[in-house]
Amino acid sequence: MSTDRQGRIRSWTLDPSRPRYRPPAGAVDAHCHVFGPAARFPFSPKAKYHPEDAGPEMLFALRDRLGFSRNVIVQASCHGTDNAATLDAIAKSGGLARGVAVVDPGIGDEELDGLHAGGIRGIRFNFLKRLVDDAPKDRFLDVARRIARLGWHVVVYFEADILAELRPFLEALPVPVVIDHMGRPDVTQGPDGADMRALRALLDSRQDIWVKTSCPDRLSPHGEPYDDFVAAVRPLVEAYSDRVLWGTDWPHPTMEHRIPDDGRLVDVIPRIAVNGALQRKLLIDNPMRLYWPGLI
Ligand code: 0GY
Repeated sequence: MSTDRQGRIRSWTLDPSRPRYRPPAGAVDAHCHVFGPAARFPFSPKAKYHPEDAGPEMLFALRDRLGFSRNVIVQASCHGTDNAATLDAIAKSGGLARGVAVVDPGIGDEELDGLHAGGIRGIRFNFLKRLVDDAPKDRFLDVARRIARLGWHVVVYFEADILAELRPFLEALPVPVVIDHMGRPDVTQGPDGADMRALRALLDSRQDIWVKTSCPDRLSPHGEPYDDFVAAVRPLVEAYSDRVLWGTDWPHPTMEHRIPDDGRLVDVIPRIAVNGALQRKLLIDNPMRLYWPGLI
């Protein structure tokens, strides 16, 4: 594990390989983050990890290296509900990034308008106990009602073991829902395992639930070349081709013990989206509909 002099952790590789797969022009990395720089954007007092700086210049360099055109920057838990680092990165992107914020559910309407002007198009509800202290469903529902007028959606991060318990909440959300990393199924169960079946049942319950088919590095216990992930996820991409998204997850928060090679992650794309039409939906049409509606 690599740490700097302040004990801050690096969870990404400094020399990712060049992917063999070339994404189509206009491809969107729909799940990534920025960390700091902490001197300008300090971490939250409630942060559960303290990473080295991974600012917008590094993110955009990686975007170009991997062959992507746009980013959706998701506020990371280490920055709590202060979205300044995410907004700064969006502002520096020249229109090529949009974002998902984490807000105190009591946020005022004017502040929401300000986030919209800064490029935010959704808010994230994080249910992972190792990342956040609390996840108040009633307050989440309240703020979800108040973002509807902006045309935003909700991004939800949870693990498969709480999906059944979360179903009533997810069904009650009054705006579109995007699920991070497919709700972290056990991919070793295969495409017809209990976790994937529960996810499909959820997707079948509403037509406006989207899913990020991301994070082979987090989900595959066997690691590269991520065969277990590919076997479980490819049928999902084919069955829900209009509602799937993909993202690098760079700078891979909390992955310091198993830092992935971003080039190898990109090489998973043509194995889960096996032809040009599916790749175009996954990387361009779907994320553009959510984050840059009307542009294509
Ligand atoms: C991810 C996953 C993780 C972390 C966060 O906001 C975060 O800190 O999302 C994780 O540790 O599983 O999508 O970035």
